[in-house]
Amino acid sequence: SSKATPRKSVKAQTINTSEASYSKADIKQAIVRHLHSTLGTDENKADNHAWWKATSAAMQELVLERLRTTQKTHYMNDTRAVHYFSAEFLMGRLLSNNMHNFNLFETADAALKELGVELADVLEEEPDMALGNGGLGRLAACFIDSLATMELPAIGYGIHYEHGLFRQEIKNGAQIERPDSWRDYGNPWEICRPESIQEVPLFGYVETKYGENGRVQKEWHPGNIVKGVPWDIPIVGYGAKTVNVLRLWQSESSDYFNWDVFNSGGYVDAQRENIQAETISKVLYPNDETEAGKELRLIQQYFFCACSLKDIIRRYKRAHGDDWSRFSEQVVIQLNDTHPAIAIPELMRILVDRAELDWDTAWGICSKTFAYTNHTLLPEALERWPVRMIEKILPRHIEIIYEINHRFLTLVEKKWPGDNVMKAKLSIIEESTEKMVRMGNLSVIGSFAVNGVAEIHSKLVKENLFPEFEELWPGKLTNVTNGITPRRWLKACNPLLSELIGKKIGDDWPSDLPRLDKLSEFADNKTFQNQFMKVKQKNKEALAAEIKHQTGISVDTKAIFDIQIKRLHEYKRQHLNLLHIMALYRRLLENPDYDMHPRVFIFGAKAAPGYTLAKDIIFAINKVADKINNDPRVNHKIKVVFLPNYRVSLAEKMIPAADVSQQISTAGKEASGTGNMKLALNGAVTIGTLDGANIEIAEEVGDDNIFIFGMTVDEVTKLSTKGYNPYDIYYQNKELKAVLDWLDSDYFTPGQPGALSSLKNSMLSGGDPYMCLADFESYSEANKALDSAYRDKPRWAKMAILNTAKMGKFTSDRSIADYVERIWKLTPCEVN
Ligand code: GPQ
Repeated sequence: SSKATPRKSVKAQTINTSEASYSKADIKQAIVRHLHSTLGTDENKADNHAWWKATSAAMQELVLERLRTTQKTHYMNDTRAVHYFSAEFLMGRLLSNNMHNFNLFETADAALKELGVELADVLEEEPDMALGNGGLGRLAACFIDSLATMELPAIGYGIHYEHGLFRQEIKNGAQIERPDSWRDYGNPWEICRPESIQEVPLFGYVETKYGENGRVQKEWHPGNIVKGVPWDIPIVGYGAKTVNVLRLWQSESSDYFNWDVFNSGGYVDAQRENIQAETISKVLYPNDETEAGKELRLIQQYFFCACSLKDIIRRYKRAHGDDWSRFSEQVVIQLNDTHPAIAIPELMRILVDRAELDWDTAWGICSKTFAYTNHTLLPEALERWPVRMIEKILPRHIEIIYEINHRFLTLVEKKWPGDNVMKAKLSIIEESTEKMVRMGNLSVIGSFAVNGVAEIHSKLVKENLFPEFEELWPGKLTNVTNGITPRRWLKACNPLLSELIGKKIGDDWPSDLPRLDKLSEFADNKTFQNQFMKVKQKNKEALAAEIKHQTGISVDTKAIFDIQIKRLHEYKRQHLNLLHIMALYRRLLENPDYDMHPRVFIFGAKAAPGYTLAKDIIFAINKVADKINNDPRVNHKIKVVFLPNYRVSLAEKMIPAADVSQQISTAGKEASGTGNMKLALNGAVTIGTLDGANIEIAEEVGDDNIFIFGMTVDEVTKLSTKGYNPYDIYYQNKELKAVLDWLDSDYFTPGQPGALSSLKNSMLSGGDPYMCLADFESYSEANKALDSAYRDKPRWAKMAILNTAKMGKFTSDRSIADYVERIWKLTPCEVN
């Protein structure tokens, strides 16, 4: 397996040497001061919410001190920086994270105790910052944490959504969506920067002018202008030396728009649109891995890209004036999927129309500035925008896209003379009945590097998604395997395990995760096994209490805690898990002595509001859960729990308690996965397919410490080429048939026969697109192996320990080191 790039590690011991530090007395004083003069209350009146705000404000004083120092240092050194463009940043809560990164968690805990307040209760007051859907948004959050930790100059750019991902309620088993209002009572971390407001043009028309020496000059007369107001969230690195910024744009109506429109008279009326400026940043689109094709979504994308580029250029010009020659030395922009791809023609517009550079010079700069990360191969997630939509909203950009395409196709003609099939395939424009702009093709053409997010995924990007681009530009396509921040996903969320690890191998692991491998030598040690499993037991008890509190369900903490947490998607196959649970249920009904260790199946998942089958699966899980949990014949052996409103802060409670991690996507469909890494890091054993980063996890932990099942990518391909017929398996596997037929009855939905039939149909008449039936038997066998492994206590303890020990590769610090080395070419900037 590939090894992490060597680098100097940030030592935990050196954390508190900066002047920006607090003693216990300082913290107490600062908290009380904020209680009084920021919140206008006092120690006797304050509730937990007020304590949370006062504590956050006290922390923010330190944060802002380091932020100013960092920004001054970066400015003085005129550093090259990465600009991470992402429509999503799934940050979760920040108080505990910031305390840990300042090494003040214990001190603050003690200070609050003296004030008669429990830090744990205070932390629960913080609403999650849920400005993202799932893995893609959380990856962005882990990356900016690592960038700050590694003292790399970086800025995250995104959208200041008023409403993040919806809150999920479960009513009679079904998902209900409620608005998320994370800022309703104010957010203590964000800082409004009115001095950096930007204006963004939209709609209107393009005027062609002919200057001297025949130069054609284009002028965009927008039909509407909106204001972008930046809100900065400080991002504290571990050790709190560097504090970078996440800059999120909020839309507002501009004070003086429409003058151009007004002056140009009737001509524009036809092309002018009235969008309410404020609606642009109102709400996050809740569709994960599906391209919505909605006008407002394109406007959101353009809005934050245009604001961010203006911001970058303002900063660049402050240091370099009108000399564009060094732009791509100073600025690298990472596109988190194609959501920000419109930034490519926007930069071209600025360089050609505004800075009046010639096309080739402009393209030279542009194509050295952008790099693009692909996060999926699913066709429904590959963004395509109707040409006429872009034409209407961004009339100049569609011209630029055509020009980029024209010049690119000239290159294609040189490489493959006369090959029109090739041109049609590689063209940015898809010539369907409705002409479409392929944002993936635009991104590859406009970037100097393109990466997938796990070895297998990047290989498939090269071989299946963009094979011709690989031929045209060998070396442009590369891999950077995803990672997760061990600060949030072990140190902060699992204090008991962190303490145990610290006692064994010291405290340097959070910034040097491969050190965890030192735990391997204790994997067979009885005492350590007992200590490790005792921590797991405690964490299971805490989750059991949470389950009881949230759902009323009692679970046996001696049972296997088997967890599947991720967005609800057919390709992730929560329904395969459910089929297996139903099969176990049947086995127990048919044979009360059926030999299995008690197991609690725990789910957390949100379905996109418009994804009917995903919602049907949630409903089915809940209905099966009701039945099993209340069936005294089996409920000492199986329980099924669906925890509502899965989100970052709930993940932090679930992950430390997991014995088993379910990573069961159809091979070839999950680009990487990152929950798989978080669970393994906390000592959960994976049952999974050879998909995404599971493959690399298996390489690290070894075949004895993971339960791999199911078809490989090649086998999946072979089967679909040959023609997959789920009925073959249905008629051949009696148990599976019985389980599927059960879904047609009213056994789980009394009085409502057929209420779960859509699920069965999707896997039979629907063709079972994700091949649940094909993998069922292998999955069932892997589950049996897992069950017997768990009953061998020392064996299981060893497996769990080795899972934690072998996760060093998956720190997001390693991912960032790979990006730096392969793509960004940044150097750290020490902030003193
Ligand atoms: N991913 Cl395209 C998302 O969470 N949302 C998306 O829209 C797309 C991808 C995920 C992907 O499914 C996971 O396998 C990855 O681990 C994750 O992105 C981060 O790369």
